[in-house]
Amino acid sequence: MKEYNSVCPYDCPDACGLIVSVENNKVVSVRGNKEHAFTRGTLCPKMAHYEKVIHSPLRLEYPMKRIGQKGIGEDQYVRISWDEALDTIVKNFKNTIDNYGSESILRYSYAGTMGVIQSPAADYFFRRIGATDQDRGICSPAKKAGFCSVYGDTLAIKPQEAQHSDLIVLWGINATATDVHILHDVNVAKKNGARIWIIDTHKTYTFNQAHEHIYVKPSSDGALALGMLHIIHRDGLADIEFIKKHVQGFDKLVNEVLLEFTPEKASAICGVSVERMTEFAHAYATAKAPFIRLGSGLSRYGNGAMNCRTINALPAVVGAWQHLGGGLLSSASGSKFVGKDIMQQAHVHAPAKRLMPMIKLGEMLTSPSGTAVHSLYVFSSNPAITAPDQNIVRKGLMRDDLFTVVHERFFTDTCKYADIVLPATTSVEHDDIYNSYGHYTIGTGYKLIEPIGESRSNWQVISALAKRMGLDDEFFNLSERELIEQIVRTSSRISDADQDVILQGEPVEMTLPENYKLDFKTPSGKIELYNPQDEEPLIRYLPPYGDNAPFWLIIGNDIRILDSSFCELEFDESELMKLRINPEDAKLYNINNGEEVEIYNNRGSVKIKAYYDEDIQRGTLVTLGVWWQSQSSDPDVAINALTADRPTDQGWGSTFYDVQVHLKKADA
Ligand SMILES: Nc1nc2c(c(=O)[nH]1)N[C@H]1C(S)=C(S)[C@@H](COP(=O)(O)OP(=O)(O)OC[C@H]3O[C@@H](n4cnc5c(=O)[nH]c(N)nc54)[C@H](O)[C@@H]3O)O[C@H]1N2
Ligand SMILES: Nc1nc2c(c(=O)[nH]1)N[C@H]1C(S)=C(S)[C@@H](COP(=O)(O)OP(=O)(O)OC[C@H]3O[C@@H](n4cnc5c(=O)[nH]c(N)nc54)[C@H](O)[C@@H]3O)O[C@H]1N2
Ligand code: SF4
Ligand SMILES: [Mo]
Repeated sequence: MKEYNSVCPYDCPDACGLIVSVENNKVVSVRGNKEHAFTRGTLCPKMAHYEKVIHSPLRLEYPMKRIGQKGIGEDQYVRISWDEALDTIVKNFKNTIDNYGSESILRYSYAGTMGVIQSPAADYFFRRIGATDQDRGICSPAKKAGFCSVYGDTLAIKPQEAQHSDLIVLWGINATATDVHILHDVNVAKKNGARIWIIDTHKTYTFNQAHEHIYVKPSSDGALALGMLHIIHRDGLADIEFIKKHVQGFDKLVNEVLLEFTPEKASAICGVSVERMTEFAHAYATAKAPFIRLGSGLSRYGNGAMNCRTINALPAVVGAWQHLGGGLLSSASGSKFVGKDIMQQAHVHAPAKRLMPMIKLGEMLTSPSGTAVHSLYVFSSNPAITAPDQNIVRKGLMRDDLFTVVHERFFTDTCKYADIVLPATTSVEHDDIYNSYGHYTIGTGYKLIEPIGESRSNWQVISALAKRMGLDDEFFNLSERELIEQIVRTSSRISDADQDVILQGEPVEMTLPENYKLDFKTPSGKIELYNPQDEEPLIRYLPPYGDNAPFWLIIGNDIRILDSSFCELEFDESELMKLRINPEDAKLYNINNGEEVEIYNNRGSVKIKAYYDEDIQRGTLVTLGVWWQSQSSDPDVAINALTADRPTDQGWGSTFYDVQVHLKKADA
């Protein structure tokens, strides 16, 4: 048996360092790498048995073509050769270009793997053939937009700094499920006496990590933060010296927004009492080095970017950034160190003919000919389950005149709509390099075993397609190892010595410039509470969309799966999707504990069993996980039948939490 370093490839801020044990071309076990600067030797339960994913009997092993109907299942498919699969795709792409124009081809992909090579593997190819380009807005671009509006291109604070904080706020993040390694730093701080606060819409897995809990009404954090800013200013707790030196627009914010945005007004919107808000504001502002870990939950609303901007103002106004352990982590800038420029061939002029926001997949597939899509190439994503407004998405995928290719590791719900299904490798069957959006450590994950069956990596498939399409760019001849070498060797922020270590396969934590926390990379060089470049120059309260229905629906992340990844594993419980409801609300609707209900709005309706839970706020319903259809509570639709494709206020992000529903007994 031999052991190798690797990196967890999933869409998770932790990007854990792995030690993979291999015997006879099989992965026998996986454990955490103690040398990894952030993940320090532990993994989450999802990855504890990665070998079960790699060697799952459900893995796709060879290319297939559809011989039956769309939307049914794997029995509608037969095995074909790679040659036939690739020839069919190329023939279709050429016909589509001739008959409808190249922009009728659409790539749809996301972060099934976060690898710097495999994730954007197809970007340049599709731009080069003039296809419609697709942004990557499904996750949390509004959170990024909110941070950038205030801090521009400033480097993110290192997560490990939280250890030195005396007050940590886990704000809209369910860290136990989604960023478990930050809890290591939280626990060190706790041992040194730090107080931990958690701000969420309901009691999550993470609540018992904290001393103090605040429940907000979904979408209302902007109001809570503005109320706190009002109190901090009113009670003389703002750090005036810091503000004078480093903050733009504080007086304007006070005079034009805060004076009028009283704690009473804030309380009416966010549901937090004025007393509790004052307590939180005072604790935050009097802490020596308060640290906020900002999650993505609260950014997935029509007011998401603005919610984030207001929270980003807090560490500025109390001067948290000047102290070790103080600041706010929205998303780490690890990716700035090894960028995706090489994969995107950023220096080659090949502009996309048009850009599609990925949240609009359904509209794009169903709208009349003006924006018609005739060929769809999906990889590293499972839109039939994870995309918003599922009924429309599925209607589009069902179109007989749509040619769909799906490149996948498993026969997901999206495969059911494919004309051609291609088998994909897992991260131990191909070469890649990984950065992280939660910390600063970079590492390679080299190929450790031969591909299962005839599976191929994203890059292998795309470079083969490029050649068959007649593209002669030298780029498409490069192997994954050569790409990694180029990516690392052209990363000017990484020292030569570190480049060598990374290429040898060891994880390396990037060295941050001294005093980086106070080097604000904005046009003014200051933190911009007033940002004249922003469409909304000044921070203020914005409302969400809502749906004019009585209940907010929170679809949180389940600890057992990651988006719809890991659904291929076996689960003990037969009932994976449950709805949690406050007993008082349930009684109003005459609903018994455990009874099946229907939740619905004008986009769809989902049947699900409802369970009483005192810890759920009145007017809020909670369900966890985006499960495959076969695992869903309703035989016909999964949970995204209820969500909308409405964009966030900035960044064309998804608004998965900005959903309201009606409720009734299932048989009523
Ligand atoms: N186990 C597991 N891990 C995951 C994932 C998974 O599905 N499962 N998904 C991965 C992905 S793709 C991502 S993007 C990250 C996301 O990880 P997080 O940043 O943690 O984001 P979410 O889990 O979407 O939401 C976090 C919390 O925000 C809360 N929330 C919702 N609306 C509001 C609001 O208006 N105000 C406040 N204060 N809180 C609100 C939700 O209740 C939830 O508990 O996790 C990654 N890790
Ligand atoms: N209701 C609701 N919906 C949500 C969310 C939510 O909180 N609530 N979260 C949203 C968020 S934050 C996100 S990021 C999206 C994510 O949504 P998706 O992008 O659909 O992510 P996954 O469901 O993880 O699907 C990734 C797929 O990629 C495949 N895959 C893995 N590695 C490879 C590879 O190397 N090559 C290929 N070809 N395939 C590979 C996996 O088998 C898996 O089926 O979901 C969103 N959907
Ligand atoms: S899913 Fe996240 S926490 Fe779990 S092993 Fe992978 S990177 Fe680490
Ligand atoms: Mo995400």
